[in-house]
Amino acid sequence: MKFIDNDQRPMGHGRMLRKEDPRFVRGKGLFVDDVQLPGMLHLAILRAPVAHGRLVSIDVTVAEAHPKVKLVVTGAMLAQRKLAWMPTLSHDVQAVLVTDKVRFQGQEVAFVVAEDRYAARDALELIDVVYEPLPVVVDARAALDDGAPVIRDDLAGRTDNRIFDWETGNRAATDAVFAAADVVVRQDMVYPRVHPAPLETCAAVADHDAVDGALTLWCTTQAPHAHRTLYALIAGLPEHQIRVISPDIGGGFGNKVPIYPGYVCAIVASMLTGRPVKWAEDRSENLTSTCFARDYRMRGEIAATRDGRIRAIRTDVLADHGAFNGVAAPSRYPAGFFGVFTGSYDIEAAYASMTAVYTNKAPGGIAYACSFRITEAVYLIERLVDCLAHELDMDPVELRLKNLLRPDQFPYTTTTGWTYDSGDYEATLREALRIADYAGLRREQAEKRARGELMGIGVSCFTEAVGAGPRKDMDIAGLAMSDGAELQVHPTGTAVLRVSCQSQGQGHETTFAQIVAEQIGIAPADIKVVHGDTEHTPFGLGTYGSRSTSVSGAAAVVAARKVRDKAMLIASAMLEISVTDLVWDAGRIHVVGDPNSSVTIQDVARWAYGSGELPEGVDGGLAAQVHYDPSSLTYPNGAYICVVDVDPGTAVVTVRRFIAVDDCGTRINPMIIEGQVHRGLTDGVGMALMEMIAFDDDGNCLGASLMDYLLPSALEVPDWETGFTVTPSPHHPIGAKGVGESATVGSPPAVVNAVLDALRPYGLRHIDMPLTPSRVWEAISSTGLRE
Ligand code: MCN
Ligand code: CUN
Repeated sequence: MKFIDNDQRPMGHGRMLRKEDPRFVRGKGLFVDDVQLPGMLHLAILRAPVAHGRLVSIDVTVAEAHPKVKLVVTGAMLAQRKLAWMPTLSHDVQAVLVTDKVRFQGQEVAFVVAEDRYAARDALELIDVVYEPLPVVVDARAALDDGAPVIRDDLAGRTDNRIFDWETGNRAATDAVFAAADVVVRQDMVYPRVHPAPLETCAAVADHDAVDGALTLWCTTQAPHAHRTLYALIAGLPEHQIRVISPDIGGGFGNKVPIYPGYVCAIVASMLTGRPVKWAEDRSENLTSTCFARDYRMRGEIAATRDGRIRAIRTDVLADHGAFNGVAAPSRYPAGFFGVFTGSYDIEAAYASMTAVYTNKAPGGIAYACSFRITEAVYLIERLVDCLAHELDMDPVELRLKNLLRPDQFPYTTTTGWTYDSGDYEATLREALRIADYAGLRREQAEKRARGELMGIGVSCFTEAVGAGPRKDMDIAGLAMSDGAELQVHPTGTAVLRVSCQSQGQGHETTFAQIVAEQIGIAPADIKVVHGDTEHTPFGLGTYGSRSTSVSGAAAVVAARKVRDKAMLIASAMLEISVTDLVWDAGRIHVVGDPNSSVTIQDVARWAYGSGELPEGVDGGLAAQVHYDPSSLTYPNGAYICVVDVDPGTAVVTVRRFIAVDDCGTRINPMIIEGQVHRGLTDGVGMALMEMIAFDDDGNCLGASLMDYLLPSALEVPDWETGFTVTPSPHHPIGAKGVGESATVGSPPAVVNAVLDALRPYGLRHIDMPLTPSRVWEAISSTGLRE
């Protein structure tokens, strides 16, 4: 067990224990379900048992007669108020409650509001609903069949289940390179449907004041400001009357980006009853009805020269978006940032085409540390590179080294139009090879193979794209993706930073205090970070796509620098000397060449609010506010090496070692970065080996509990070995890039590549995730090489 050295108490960036943890480890956090208001009622949702079925009748009279029930609401009642449907984040609509037909199992059909949670749940049983079952579409390919049942017949003119066709890259140029290539490898692969599965499920407490018309909503949201605007649009409430509070959040992982029907139901219930109403879903509701992730079927092709120079990549994707297109991606990016599928390599031509379809499954998509579909893009290219290595009988590391982008190529614009800001990919990979002792591992593997043991070494190199986005390119639901920060220094020299991002466990209260501390020399302990309350924070689009450090963090830096500039001016009055004769030195301002003639930032703060004279044109107080529009995304990268053992008798995969080297530019708090990476690596092992939301042919969700939807625990993962390189982002004010999703993005292909490497003696090139013992066993058996 290693202990964290916290004695340094950094004045800025550095290893520092999290300020929020004393609250969490003592059980003093405040989560939405902890909110108790006088007279609060409880809401429970009736969910559809069928995946596709017309609503024939619904009888709520018995439920309404329950002594503790205050209100029962159906889709028809919402329709009267024009609230039965709500917009999604991607130009679609989603039913708040079913009015016409059920489109996925677990869909919201009606809700009950009662005096307590138990009564509300009990009364659900008293609602009598008759459904007329309809043929179910579970398979994305079947969704495109002629004569497939049309799931979204609510949309005018709809005759099929196609949501969109999308393409990127140059098709003709790519086809030409393929036609002339020495070697072409094709591999079909599925990135299965998985779920973010945060510890805390989704919840809301709505409190509508009928007298003054104000609505306060405590809610599990990663984007309180964007949600406030959308509620104003959905419910027709004036935006200044809405306050969204996102208190402590027990994990988001993308699950808490969308607006769910439950939130809207809670608001409606509070308006109708005149009392506060709480809705908190249970685990099964979370797993079956909230935003899933992935669900991509990809056909990948890679073209190369015989000596292993990658020339082109081509892919065709079938994307399953479920019953409503609830994807949270910037408007102009229906496939998120999948366009970065050329990965970390210098590739001359690339082309991707994609068709997205509706199926009778839960809506949403892209959530779960997805970086807007970069998870899928990285998996595609990193698996293809290994398939190519297999075909060329080349070492996968050697093949990657031959093709990685070189430092002198940055800024590098991919053939699909993404401009990577900076990186030294070879240095990152070499650092991983060093930590792993790659040559030693290959020797060990050879010895083991000779003894019939199955050991595998898997590599993946990835490029992330985070920090959405420049406002000219990116918006969600018409809201540009920029973020605010307000920094207020108090007369006694402490400070409050208000930000529009929203921590769900990432430690913003610590790292954002460190960001400001580094700039203005006030200790992080003396800087309070306020977030997650629209009444007390500036407008901004919130936390997802690992954008907080890149966007809100930049806003905080710029605000702090404004404060510093003003402090310099005030110091010039205090020291009676021109500002050009002053130097800033970590919280102290002194006269050039005379360090003893100085004032501290605390002295300046007191002066700024006091009666001392201020320079001409400078007003009192010490504060600044900023709205930051990033000029571009930041592009973190990493190189991962996974070592597995596969039991030849049971096909059980054990991840024995995992080496992760990440480059997220300037590192603010290395301890928090490591925590983020550990978490993401665990995600990756989970997705590669055990996680999948499966459905039967009737559309029944087979992963509705954590008994069936497996999550990795400490038992399934090794002691992570992490390393880093640092190539600062040239356009971020402190050179920081995001890191929150890097490990989730980069690790699944490393694990899968390792397993396939172990299975090399069987000649296998690919198995689809999750690589459960039964899947691996079947694959081995299918080769006929097992006795
Ligand atoms: N950091 C740092 N130095 C850097 C980059 C980041 O010290 N160069 C720190 C940041 O200051 C922050 C943390 O690392 O404290 C993550 O920063 P960033 O990469 O900016 O990501 P966000 O804060 O925007 O977090 C979002 C990201 C996403 S999209 C998912 S999904 C995810 C993730 O974070 N969900 C999480 N990590 C999570 N971690 C926890 N505990 N819970 C979740 O729900
Ligand atoms: Cu896509 S999961 Mo994170 O961006 O909230």
